[in-house]
Amino acid sequence: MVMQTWLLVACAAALATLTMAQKPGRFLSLPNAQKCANRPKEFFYRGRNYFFSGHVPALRGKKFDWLDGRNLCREYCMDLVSMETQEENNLIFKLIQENDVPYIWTSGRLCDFKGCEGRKDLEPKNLYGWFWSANREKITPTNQIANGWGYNPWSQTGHKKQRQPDNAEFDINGTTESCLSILNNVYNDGIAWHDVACYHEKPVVCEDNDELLNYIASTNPGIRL
Ligand SMILES: [Ca+2]
Repeated sequence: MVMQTWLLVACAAALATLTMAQKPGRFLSLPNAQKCANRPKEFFYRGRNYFFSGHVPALRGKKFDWLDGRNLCREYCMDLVSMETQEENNLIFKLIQENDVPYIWTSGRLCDFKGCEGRKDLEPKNLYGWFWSANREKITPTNQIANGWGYNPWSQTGHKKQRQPDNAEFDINGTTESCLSILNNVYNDGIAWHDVACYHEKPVVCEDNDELLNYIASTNPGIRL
């Protein structure tokens, strides 16, 4: 039942982003079998491949808004990275540190669109309303240290000199900070999670998506993924 609700929520996410960005006709992309079979595989962790867009020659120097970033990954049977464990988060922080990457998009998203209203379990939104859109898993309340973690990955500071998420851009131009970015020391705060408005353009880290890989495998007999 919970899973079904999140599926609906995920479908609505693309539409919500569409409305907010006021760009008509923007939906989640379907995977492309050829691209899935030949997707970039920069490193492998716990059964999944990952890549940083800045390390793919055709994508080097390019930036994407959050939905375009998801769609770039999804055509490869991947999605924006989701860090459900501290070990995986450390791996992504290390990639950012070692390559001096200023920022990336993750699949983290605030449930603030159609389908999220009336969900008492998501209130207050700034604490309980975040989830990984790639697999619809909830993110630990933003003011808590998750099970198995030794630290809280959200930054302790930002534009308003307050802990994240702070929805700071809303006070500037009315745009909600609904997407989860990792920023590299932008606020003299090291590498940490920040809520950022989804229209900002950033490079991405893509991670294999089981759902999309299974779909392409089942509809393309014999394909090597
Ligand atoms: Ca913020």
